[in-house]
Amino acid sequence: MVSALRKNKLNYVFDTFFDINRDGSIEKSDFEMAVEQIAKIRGYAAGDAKYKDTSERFLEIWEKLRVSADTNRDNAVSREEWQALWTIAPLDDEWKKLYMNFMFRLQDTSGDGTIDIEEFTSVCTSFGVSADEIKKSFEKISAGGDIDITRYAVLWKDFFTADDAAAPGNSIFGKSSF
Ligand SMILES: [Ca+2]
Ligand SMILES: [Ca+2]
Repeated sequence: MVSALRKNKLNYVFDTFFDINRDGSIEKSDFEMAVEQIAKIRGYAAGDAKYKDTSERFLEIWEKLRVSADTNRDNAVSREEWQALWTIAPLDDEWKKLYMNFMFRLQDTSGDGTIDIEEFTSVCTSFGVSADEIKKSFEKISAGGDIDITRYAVLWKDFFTADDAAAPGNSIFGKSSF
């Protein structure tokens, strides 16, 4: 049995970071909207190399998510398919590793190997998370410093597997409590 806490965490990521158009399932158009939101906040114009690179990386995540999670092959990942992906497939599943590295790289815009509060804020804001929640979340996940990939991987595991409401990693997507 998957706990209510874990289900709530998975639903939060589904609603906030994937189903951008709020129609109840994840499709390619959600990723196209996410790219537009990121581009807007970072000032990338359509046609820029950075816009193109961001778009390609988002669409790769979608294509591989579709293969891993769209079990009824309707070109949409329903909430049930999303929950099943995270509760049945192992955490070191290829798509999950790809997605973790993608999220780290998406945030580490300076490319120095760590996520600082400005970088965390920029990505969370582009997905509509409130400033107050972002600030509280960063305090929980950062433990006073910037976040490197090793720490990010520990927090990530907490987010997707911990049944402890006090686990710091629960705040990795910008929601301070569940
Ligand atoms: Ca959608
Ligand atoms: Ca489906």
